[in-house]
Amino acid sequence: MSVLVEISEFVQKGRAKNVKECVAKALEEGVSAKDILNEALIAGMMIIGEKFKNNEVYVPEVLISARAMNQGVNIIKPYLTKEGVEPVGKAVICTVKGDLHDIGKNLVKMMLEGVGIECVDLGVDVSSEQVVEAVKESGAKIVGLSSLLTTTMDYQKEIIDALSVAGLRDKVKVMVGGAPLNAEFAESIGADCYTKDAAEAAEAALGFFKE
Ligand code: B1M
Repeated sequence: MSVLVEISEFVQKGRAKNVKECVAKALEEGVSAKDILNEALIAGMMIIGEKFKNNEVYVPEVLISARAMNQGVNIIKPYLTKEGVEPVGKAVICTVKGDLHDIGKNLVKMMLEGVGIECVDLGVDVSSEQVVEAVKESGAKIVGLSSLLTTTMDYQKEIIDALSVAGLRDKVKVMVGGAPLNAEFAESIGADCYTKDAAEAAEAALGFFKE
C-alpha cells in the first residue's frame, strides 16, 4: 500500500497519531507536501464526506476524521507555506453566516499566508456587517468567502451587496469558493473570482495584488 493511501485510510478511521506518523514518513520519502495534502489528507476527507452523505458515518466520525486530517495538515504546513516571504497585502476571510464548515476555509487561509498575504480570519457563521467592519478596519484588498452548504451560498451575495452599500465594493476583490459553488454562480452574484481549491485561490489572490 502506498503511503498516500495509508494516510487517506488513517484519516478515514480518524487515527490522528497514525496520520502524523505516516505524513512524516511520506515527507522523508520525498513525497511533496502538495501531494500529501491533495491525494491523501483531502482525499481521505472526501471519502468520509461521501459516507456522511450516505448516512454510513455520522457527525462524531466526521469530526474525528477532520481532527486527524488537521494534525496531518499541521505537519506539512511549513512545507506549503514558504518561510520568510515578503507580506504582499491583506485579505479578510471567513465562512459565511449559517455555515460552520471551516476546514476548506482554513486551508485557503494557510495557502494565502504561504504566498505572503496576511489574513484577517473572521471564522465561521460570519455576517455581512462583520465583513464590512473588518474591511474598514484592516484596509484589506481581498475578501474571501467560503460556503459549504447550498443554503448559505446565497448569503455571499448579501455580503457583496453590503460591501457596495458601504462604498467598499470597488476597493476590494471578492473571491468565493466552497464545494457547492462554481464560476457561473460566482459571476451571477457579482464576485470577482471563483477558485476550486486553496492552491488556486492563493494564485488568484496573488494575481490581484500584482494587478
Ligand atoms: Co457538513 N455538510 N454539515 N459537516 N460536511 C457537507 C458540506 C455535505 C455536502 C455533506 C453531505 O451531505 N454530502 C452537506 C451539505 C449538503 C448541501 O448543502 N447540499 C453537509 C451538511 C448537510 C451538514 C449539516 C447540515 C449536517 C447536519 O447537521 N444535519 C451540518 C451543518 C452545520 C452548519 O454548517 N450549520 C454539517 C456539519 C458538519 C460537521 C460539523 C460535522 C463537519 C464540519 C467540521 C468543520 O468544518 N470544522 C462537516 C463536514 C466535515 C462535512 C464534509 C463531510 C466535508 C467538508 C470538508 O471539510 N471537506 C462535507 C461533505 C463534502 O464536502 N464532501 C459536508 C474537505 C475540505 C478540504 O474541502 O471545504 O470543500 P472544502 O474546501 C475545498 C474547496 O471547496 C475550496 O478549497 C478547499 C480545498 O482546497 N474552498 C475554497 C473552500 N472554501 C473556499 C474559498 C475560496 C476558494 C476555495 O475563496 C475564498
